[in-house]
Amino acid sequence: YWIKEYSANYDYVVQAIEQLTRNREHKILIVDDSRGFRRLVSLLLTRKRYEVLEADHGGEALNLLAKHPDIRLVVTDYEMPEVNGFELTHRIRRLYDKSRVGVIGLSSSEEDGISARFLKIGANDFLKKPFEVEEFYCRINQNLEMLDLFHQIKQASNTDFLTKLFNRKYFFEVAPAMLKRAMFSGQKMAVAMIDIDHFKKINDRYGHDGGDVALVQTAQVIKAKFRPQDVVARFGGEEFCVFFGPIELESATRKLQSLCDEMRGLEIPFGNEIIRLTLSVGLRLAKGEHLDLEISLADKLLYEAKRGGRDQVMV
Ligand code: GH3
Ligand code: MG
Ligand code: MG
Ligand code: MG
Ligand code: MG
Repeated sequence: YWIKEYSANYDYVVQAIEQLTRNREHKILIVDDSRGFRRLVSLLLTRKRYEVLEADHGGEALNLLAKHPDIRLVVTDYEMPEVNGFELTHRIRRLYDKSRVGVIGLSSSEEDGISARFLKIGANDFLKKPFEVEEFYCRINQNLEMLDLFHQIKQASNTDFLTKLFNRKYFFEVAPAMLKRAMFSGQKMAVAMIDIDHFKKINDRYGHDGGDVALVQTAQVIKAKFRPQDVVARFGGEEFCVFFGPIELESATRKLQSLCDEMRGLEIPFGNEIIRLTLSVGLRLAKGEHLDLEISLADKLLYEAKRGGRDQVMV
């Protein structure tokens, strides 16, 4: 009734697709008011080692989405009491974009335009009931692949290729709003500009490859020093910026001083040689909501740290 062609070549197809389908950690949420249909789809998906959650109405689906941030895909029926598939898709899209949670609409309704309406409202795909099992698997697989691709592209566009820290573009996507929110709610935020001392000499002495190794190591040490709520980015060549989530100036100063101490003592192996380096830092407790200004003031302090002999934090 729900599925066409439960035929003899079914197992062959399952095997073929099984080879193509990687085992995924991502969860799939099935939303349908028919328990029988949910069980069937659930069974089809668990056969593929997908992890499946079930909801019998829209409200429960939204609760489950909030509780399980690892749900990547929602497969939703159209006709359901109270919140129907359109309304659910609409509500999902108000909370999560297409690259974060995929939605596939399903319907057996003979009404015109269901598929187009699902897609317009924000579904990633649509499938008419009854469907062929192979097609169902292909759509699930293709949509998950697409979500993975979205994710990879986003990640790559936010990441500095050499050091794997966030890049400047990402920094300016997230930090200005963080600063505005913090200023509004009276929280203390800080900005630190970090620059490697005499990096040109490191390049001159060890070559560009040696310089790169030093940069990667430095980035790792910097990253490890800060908390998840701090945004650590590579701004350019050998220059890094840390935007601190809520923090006291004393605590930020101590952290950065300990970073300088650690880098001063660090031996970075490069071939048969050991690279050593020091950092200079300008740290500024943010006073206003204009990030550019706060950064340029942190930069001034960095310049003073350089002028005052390098290897130090200037507050
Ligand atoms: P200061 O102590 O005043 O900061 O001196 P410095 O030599 O560190 O500063 P400067 O800004 O003059 O030089 C930075 C150098 O970093 C110049 C550039 O060739 C090098 N650089 C920039 N990006 C990279 C990179 O990705 N890899 C390597 N190896 N070097 C880079
Ligand atoms: Mg229904
Ligand atoms: Mg229906
Ligand atoms: Mg430098
Ligand atoms: Mg520099």
